[in-house]
Amino acid sequence: MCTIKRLLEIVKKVQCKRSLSSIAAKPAKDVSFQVPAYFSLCDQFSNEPKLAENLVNSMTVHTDFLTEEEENSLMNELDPYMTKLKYEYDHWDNAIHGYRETERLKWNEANTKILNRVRDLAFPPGVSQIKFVHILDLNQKGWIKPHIDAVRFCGDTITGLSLLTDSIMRLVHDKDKHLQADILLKKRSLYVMKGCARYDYTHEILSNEHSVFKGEKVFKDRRISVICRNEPDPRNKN
Ligand SMILES: O=C(O)CCC(=O)C(=O)O
Repeated sequence: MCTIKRLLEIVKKVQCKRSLSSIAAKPAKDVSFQVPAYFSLCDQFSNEPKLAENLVNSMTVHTDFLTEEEENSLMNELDPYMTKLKYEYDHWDNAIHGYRETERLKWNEANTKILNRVRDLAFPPGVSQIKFVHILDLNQKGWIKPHIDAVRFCGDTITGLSLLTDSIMRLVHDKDKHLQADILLKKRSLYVMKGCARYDYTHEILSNEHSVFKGEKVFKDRRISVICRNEPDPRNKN
């Protein structure tokens, strides 16, 4: 089974209705801790300060992680291969729309250095990492629906570089759909999602149509994400 199908198999259980999660909730005003500029927490978090703080602490975005030169270097290696693949639409339970993907093990020297920097930042020493890097190419009309990555195939940390465009990732609490946060993923940023953001919230990439952050339209163009994960806990493998 190809990567996205494996990772998104949990989508069937999540059954989060697009109609609810694609409507941005009102932003939270009364939280006592520092909320980074890339986070927009909905109003309901004002009643759940501990949950809000845990969420903010478990989802970090490093804006300008890559220089333009590094972004080009990754694109120069990836694009000749990606452009040979066909975008897929309305595919596999509609979990993802307008995408093509691959997994890559071997990288040129410059890009290996970039990926080592990603891995060193996201994973503590000694953590067993998945060696293949997952590349997901969403076209301008593409989006990823809400899902939680299957614990059978992925450990506690997901980290991704966003290339080519700004976009919005939405996190929605799996048990209380009113608790949601939007995360601005600027192009050339790196996100690190772990702990409760990874396990307790669905994540999705909004379509261009729904990409609004703190009231401002964000134009989502073609987006390539370069994603590293750690190995699943062996107890979850079966
Ligand atoms: O493209 C991204 O950054 C998110 C990908 C994703 O949702 C996943 O692989 O589970």
